[in-house]
Amino acid sequence: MERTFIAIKPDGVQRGLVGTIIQRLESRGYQLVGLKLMQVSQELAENHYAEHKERPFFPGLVQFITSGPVVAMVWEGKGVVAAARKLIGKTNPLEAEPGTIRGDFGIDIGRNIIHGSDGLETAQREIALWFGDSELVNWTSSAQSWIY
Ligand code: 3AN
Repeated sequence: MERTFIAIKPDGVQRGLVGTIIQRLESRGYQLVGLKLMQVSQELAENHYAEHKERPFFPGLVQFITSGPVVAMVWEGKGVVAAARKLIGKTNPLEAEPGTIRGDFGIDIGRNIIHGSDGLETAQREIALWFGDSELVNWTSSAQSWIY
């Protein structure tokens, strides 16, 4: 079954949006298989955002993601990578549609609440970067027989 990596950034945690975000993914029909609250190290932040290394906003991005606790999650289900990106909305919250997480809760690109893997390969890389195998739980919910 497809999996994606989702992180609630320090702004989302500090604004009390953890429950709301989890609820949106859960009620859509997706299943949590990994979940932890963590203080992100400089090394993990730089590795996670490696593709943006040359961008002018890179130092600020790393500074921000390491500035407070982050909720790291792995979600599972049919088409979850693309569907989670839709639920999250555009990178710039000002352009994100109402009804999306960024469109409902944000206005600033540097404080866009949540991260979601942008493709299947990225998801695999990010899950391996943020989680050890023993931190992921393989389980089947009886609700799946209603969802699928
Ligand atoms: P997304 O998180 O929607 O996949 P990316 O991968 O293009 O967006 O960017 C990663 C993160 O970098 C964004 N979540 C955002 O916090 C930050 N970012 C992207 N573009 C800018 C920008 N122009 N100014 C400041 N921060 C940015």
